[in-house]
Amino acid sequence: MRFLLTLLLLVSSFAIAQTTPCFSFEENDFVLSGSATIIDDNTVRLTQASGNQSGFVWSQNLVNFEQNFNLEAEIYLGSQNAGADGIAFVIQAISNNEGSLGGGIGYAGISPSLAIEFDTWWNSGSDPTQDDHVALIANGEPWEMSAHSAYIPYVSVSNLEDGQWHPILITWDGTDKILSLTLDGVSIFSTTLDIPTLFFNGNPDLYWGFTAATGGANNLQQVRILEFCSVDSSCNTAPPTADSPQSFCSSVILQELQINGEYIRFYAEQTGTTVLDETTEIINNTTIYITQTIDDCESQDLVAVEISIENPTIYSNSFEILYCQNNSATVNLFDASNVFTSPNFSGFFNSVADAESFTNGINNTTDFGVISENQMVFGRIEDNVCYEVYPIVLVSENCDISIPQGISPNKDGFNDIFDIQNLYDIYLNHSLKIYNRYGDCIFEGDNTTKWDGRTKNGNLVPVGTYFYLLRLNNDSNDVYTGWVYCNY
Ligand SMILES: [Ca+2]
Ligand SMILES: [Ca+2]
Ligand SMILES: [Ca+2]
Repeated sequence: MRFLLTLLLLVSSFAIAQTTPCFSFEENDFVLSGSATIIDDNTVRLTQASGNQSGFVWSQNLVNFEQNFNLEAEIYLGSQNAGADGIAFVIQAISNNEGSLGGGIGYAGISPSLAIEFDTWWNSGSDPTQDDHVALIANGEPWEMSAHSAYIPYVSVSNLEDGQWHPILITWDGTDKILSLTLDGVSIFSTTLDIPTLFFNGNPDLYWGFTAATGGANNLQQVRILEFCSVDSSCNTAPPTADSPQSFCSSVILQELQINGEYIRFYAEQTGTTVLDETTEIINNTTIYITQTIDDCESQDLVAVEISIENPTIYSNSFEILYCQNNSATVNLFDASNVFTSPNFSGFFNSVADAESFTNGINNTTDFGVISENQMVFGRIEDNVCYEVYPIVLVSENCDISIPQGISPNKDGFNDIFDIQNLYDIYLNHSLKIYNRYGDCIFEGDNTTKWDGRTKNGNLVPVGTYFYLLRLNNDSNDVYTGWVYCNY
């Protein structure tokens, strides 16, 4: 199973970088032979504490050593000091190779190969020291004393057969060809060594694993493979494809991005260092990097996806709708502005928060009901990616009808029409009749027609007193009567 990525590779372009995927131990990813047995989720017993055993665990997949390789493991070399013979980490070209047992530590004779041996038994004439020691040995030659220091001087270590697990970290820099080892958290060596060229005739596709052996003396010897980061040589998954940039309003969850690919993995940087959970919320303009994984093979190229975050526009200037308390007619929110007839209009809300989250929309938009004091509502209009919110103030006023007592239709701009206040566009169905002193109806008006001092024939009326009859035709059937004086 794959999990956190801990290695990074240099990148060659802005949009694409490469990553080294990491794995925890899974039985199916390894080939076991000899006395090797799986003990639990990540522990392989290489030999029991008995004589003349050899055990092997090899990677199932060819690893590309042009790429980085990183291995975190623990080795257990038994509890009998002066037991035998040790464990070796080995890179080689055949997945089920078995070397000789005893002092061969299971890798003697495997050639070509490169081994890091953890040797717990002194073989007189072959080993350069009676100490437990670490040595880097090529082509399966532990019997050669000189081979122990051919590339780096062998390193004596304190007793490894102490009944303890010993953490090791092996790193391979595939670009600069640097092989490094730490044991118990201490650096043992770090050396430049072109492994494919020096030992494998330029072939970078290699297996890796652990060997161990016992002979006349013995020890329980085990390895725990905790995490390894490597590129499978047969892995050639193409990178995913995605539009870039992708724009979102306010924020986006990574899994909502439009991406063509399987098992998308998200990285924070071009270097593929930090994996981002798919539920990560992005709230600012950001570039993230993605791979896809098909059949356990993660694409090596990281594809950049620019995320553009736009924010909604919340206007502070408000529209107003005058609402008359003494009018039983109700407010039509669409009267606030023509902007709400836009095809992108999406709703009215009681608060900015509701408008932003698109919840608790107002249903009775054309019949908002009676209000007794000023009230604010909010209209929302969608734009390409985001939206705009417009405040609307419903102004509640007492707007009693006010009827002037004079009219002077002389076109001087003053009182040229009989302009009754708080009538027009409020009492839409009203009717107005004007009578002369003889009781003749000389004018009939409605919401669209005001009296301008003319009779039905179009002639201006003489100076004098006229009478009006105003029916509001509202629910309470209000009627107003009185006189108006016409002068010029
Ligand atoms: Ca030895
Ligand atoms: Ca040795
Ligand atoms: Ca020892």
